[in-house]
Amino acid sequence: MDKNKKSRSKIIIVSNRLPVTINKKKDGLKIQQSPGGLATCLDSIQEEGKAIFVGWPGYWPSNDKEKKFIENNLINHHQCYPVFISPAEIGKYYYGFTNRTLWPLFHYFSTYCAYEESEWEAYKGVNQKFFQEVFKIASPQDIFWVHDYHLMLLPSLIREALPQSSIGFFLHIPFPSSEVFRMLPWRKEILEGLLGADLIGFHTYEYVRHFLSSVLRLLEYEHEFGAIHVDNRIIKVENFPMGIDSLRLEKLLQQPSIQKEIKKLEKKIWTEKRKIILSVDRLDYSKGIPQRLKGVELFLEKNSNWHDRFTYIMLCVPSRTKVRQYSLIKEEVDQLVGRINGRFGRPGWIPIHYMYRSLPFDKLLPLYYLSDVALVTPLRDGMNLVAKEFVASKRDNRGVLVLSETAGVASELGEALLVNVNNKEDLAAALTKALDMSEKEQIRRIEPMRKRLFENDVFHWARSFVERIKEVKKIQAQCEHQKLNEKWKKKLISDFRKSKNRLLLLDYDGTLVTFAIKPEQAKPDVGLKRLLYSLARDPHNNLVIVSGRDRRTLEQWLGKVPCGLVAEHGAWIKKDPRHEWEKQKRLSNDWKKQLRPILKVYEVRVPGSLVEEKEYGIAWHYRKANPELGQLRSSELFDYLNEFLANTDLQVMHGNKVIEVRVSGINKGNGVMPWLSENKWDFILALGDDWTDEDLFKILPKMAYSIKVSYGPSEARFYLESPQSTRNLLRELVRIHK
Ligand code: GDG
Repeated sequence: MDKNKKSRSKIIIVSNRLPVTINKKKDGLKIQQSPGGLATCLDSIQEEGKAIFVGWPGYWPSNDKEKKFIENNLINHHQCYPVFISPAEIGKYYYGFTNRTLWPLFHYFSTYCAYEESEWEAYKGVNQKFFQEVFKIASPQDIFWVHDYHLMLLPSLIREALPQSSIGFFLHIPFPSSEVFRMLPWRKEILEGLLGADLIGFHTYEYVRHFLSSVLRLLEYEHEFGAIHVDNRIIKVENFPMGIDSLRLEKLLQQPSIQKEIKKLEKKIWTEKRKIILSVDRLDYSKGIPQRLKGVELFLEKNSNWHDRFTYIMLCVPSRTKVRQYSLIKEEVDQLVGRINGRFGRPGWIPIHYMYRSLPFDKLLPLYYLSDVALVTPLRDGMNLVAKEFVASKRDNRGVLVLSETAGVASELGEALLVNVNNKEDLAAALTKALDMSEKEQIRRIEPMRKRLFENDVFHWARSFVERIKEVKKIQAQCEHQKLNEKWKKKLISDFRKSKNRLLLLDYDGTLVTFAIKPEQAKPDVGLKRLLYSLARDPHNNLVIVSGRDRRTLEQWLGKVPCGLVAEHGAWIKKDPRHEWEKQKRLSNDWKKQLRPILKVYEVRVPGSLVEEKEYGIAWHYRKANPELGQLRSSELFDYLNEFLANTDLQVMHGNKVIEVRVSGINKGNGVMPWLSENKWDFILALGDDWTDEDLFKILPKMAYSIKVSYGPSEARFYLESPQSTRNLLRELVRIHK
């Protein structure tokens, strides 16, 4: 680790590939820009000069001297720190786990997935290797931004070594539905790996939803507005649609060399009087190339008037050729192109110009600029930057984008002609519409999309992501600030010791005992009873148990303890064992008749959930239900009841896995008033774990020690982790008098 603690914080971007790649040529090693969408983005961020990069340079050095040479060159001239991955590791980690398991699964090609234990082991090993390289250059104040599916275990590895660090993770490919994701044998490890981050980003809201749902179903962590609480840390999950470097593209278009290329091509197009259709893809089965070709074939069958009046330039960049599915797709595409050109071509006209190669960007850009129609038709795509580059290059706002609705980019470029790629009729019709489209209509569609791309470019994307990591850290710090640390604990104990009139207000479930599946199972154990007796017998203490439970249960469980009891969130109070239960005035129960059937419907609809009747309240518990269904239905019920009960004096509360209705004005704050109003206290301690305890925390005087027994925003001054920590604290207070 970087020992220079005073060094300024830096952004460390970690991705499988560096923005540059090393290639061995006859005349020595060459450094070139890496291919692909992520590399394009990293390249743009790198130009801003704010980050350093850690990643694979695509090359395995033949000896130490060469390794040293590459390292020096990359570090000194490109701010890149190489991670060298051996050919054997590449075979299993890259061609294996990432490209034969994760890539197909996340793109919904589950039948292409291999689940090889040895490849998973290699994936873990390489993530560890990346961690070691990152750790060498890291300081605790750095921001780590980990990219993509190759490195999903890395956030947790960094978190373990540097618990306070700021870590962001961004996934460039889709996150599949939880039904698909759960097929992965190592699904929990992957999710846990990702949850090491403070901020997890996806291109679209749909992927966010899928991820949150997997976390809920597989790890049982609930979320609230995209925030997950894990180990006393808030993790935010949000969408950040990635942009392109639109301005750079605009400037490049004006460069003389590119203008020259444009003029040359324009001349050719004018002579041939043909419209240009363009597609640019890595040759990957997710890109829907055969489906698209079948659509083009149908278009040709149906539209003989368009024969000889267009040329379709199909650029396919070779990709992952060592994976079997990729060579199969290549064969299929070759055959389809041969068939279509054979069927419809004629002397002087070949419908499809198929290029199986990569083009330098200064040759690609003129093609974007001059094409009339772009066909971007993946079956699945995280985002798809080609669609954005095509639109951004349209300086005169002319051109038509035919876009698959299953590409992430479709959620941003809604003015495109959206198609279902599996429906060749749909595709052929869109192509006809695109070629026939009036200029006015083209401008009407392209203009707003283009404007959007200039406003939300790649820098905006990167800046918002990094800013958001910082904001999440601030939110965490606010919560951290409340922790009852050793220093505060000492102060609490010393104040306790000095005081003579103490009021101790303790919630029961979730504060003194952990939650049980059924409410009646959370009976006080012997240890707890002993602890409560010891506290209550001290003449300087006034102990009150402030619970949402019904009075009969409290009486049965704690009736003999010399303390006060508050039942049903304050509907009933009992000052001490010698007193009778007193109820709050003006309480009626007629309303329960109307609500009971509604809650019973939810009991039936959500297996495992149950309705609990209290004297002045009614509750629906869903702790034992399927977590996702429970969360979904509870939000639905909560909204429904709030609307249903508007303008009544009933109140709906969403507690810890429970929805409860009670008469408003009854709350734990009012419930403890008979004690609080005595006004003689020189020490007050209140502990509670959920929403219903907030009413109590709110009304306490400033000198009171209010403690929430879980992490998260609260009116309480402090928080403790669990009922176990509550008991430890109380035990220390008891010990003072022994
Ligand atoms: C992943 C996700 C997501 C293509 N051919 C050539 C060339 N390219 C450049 C394009 C574009 C990039 O490569 C392709 O980006 P995509 O977004 O389409 O696709 P992936 O590489 O699969 O990237 C994807 C992306 O990450 C970013 O998050 O959008 O969904 O799969 O920039 O211009 N560049 C050059 N010659 C070529 O022949 N120079």
